Amino acid sequence: MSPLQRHPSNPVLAPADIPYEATLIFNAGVVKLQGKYVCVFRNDIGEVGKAKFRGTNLGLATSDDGVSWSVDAEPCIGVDFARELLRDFYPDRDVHYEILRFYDPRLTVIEGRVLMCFAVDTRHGLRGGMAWTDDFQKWEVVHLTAPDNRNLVLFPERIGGDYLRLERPFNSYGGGLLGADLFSVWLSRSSDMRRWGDTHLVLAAQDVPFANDKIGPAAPPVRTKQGWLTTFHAVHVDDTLGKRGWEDRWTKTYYAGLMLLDGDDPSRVIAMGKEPLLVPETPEERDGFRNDVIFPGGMLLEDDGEVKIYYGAADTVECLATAHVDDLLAWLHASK
Ligand code: BMA
Repeated sequence: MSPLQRHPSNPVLAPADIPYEATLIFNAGVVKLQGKYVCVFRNDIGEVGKAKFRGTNLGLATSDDGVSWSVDAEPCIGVDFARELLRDFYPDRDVHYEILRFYDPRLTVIEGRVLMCFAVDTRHGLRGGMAWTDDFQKWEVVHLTAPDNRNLVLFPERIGGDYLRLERPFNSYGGGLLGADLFSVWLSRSSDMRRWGDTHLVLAAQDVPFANDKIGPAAPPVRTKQGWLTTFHAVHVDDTLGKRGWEDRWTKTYYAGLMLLDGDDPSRVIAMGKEPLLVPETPEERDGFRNDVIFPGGMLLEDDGEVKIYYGAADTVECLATAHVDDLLAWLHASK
């Protein structure tokens, strides 16, 4: 049994809490800064029950306890602002044409600053990006991946002198094994946050017994005395499923998994839970825009050993689950 306890106030952030137009509030990144929790969340705008959306923006919220949030009056990044931020990456092109959507923020505090990883849908593929901020108002985008890649998460410290990130490229070739997507978790290194490489396969889709389609990183890793503890998302497809949620057809279930990576060389997996850490069970996880989706985007280790895991539920609301770090590690070793 997973040691995670869902918070009784779930969902901790929902469209009704947002002071501007909001239809789906999910896939948030969360950090703790000077004792305050700060969260950047994704907001998709449309009509409840309809699988067509008019736009996506990112909103900002702060909290004293990590549970009740006070949401800023306006979104912090809309698509036009995102196009401005990315303009230098398309010097000779029309950024309005190229950039379609900016979403799925992941936050890491590193060297006293906040680094946000994000995803961008472009006319020429899906790209992951990285941006520095000190105030959540001004952003300096320092990197965009080659397409197709996303689900970037940055480790909160340099290791061996380098910045490290987990990422999920979309491979199109699978040595004859394709049929399922088989997308996997990879690790890359950088000395300056701008140029990334030295890429290693960390966890393959085939390594995860509860995924038959694809996996990818989820929330940024946290350091424990045994190594880097980190979640991943794992997708199981059942082609017999039809109408679930707002789309005509949705055949996927998203689980959260947990693994421990070597403290000095996080490209090495020390342990992976063979069972999911979190299975969609509650009404808000089972029923929404996309039913049965759990997607962690924020993981914090408190001084008293409590781990907070923030996750998007059914791509519709944001939830929280907690456990003591020792119980997570014990569960991981028992289920590996
Ligand atoms: C992925 C991304 C995520 C989303 C998930 C489940 O492809 O779009 O933002 O949570 O699908 O729909």
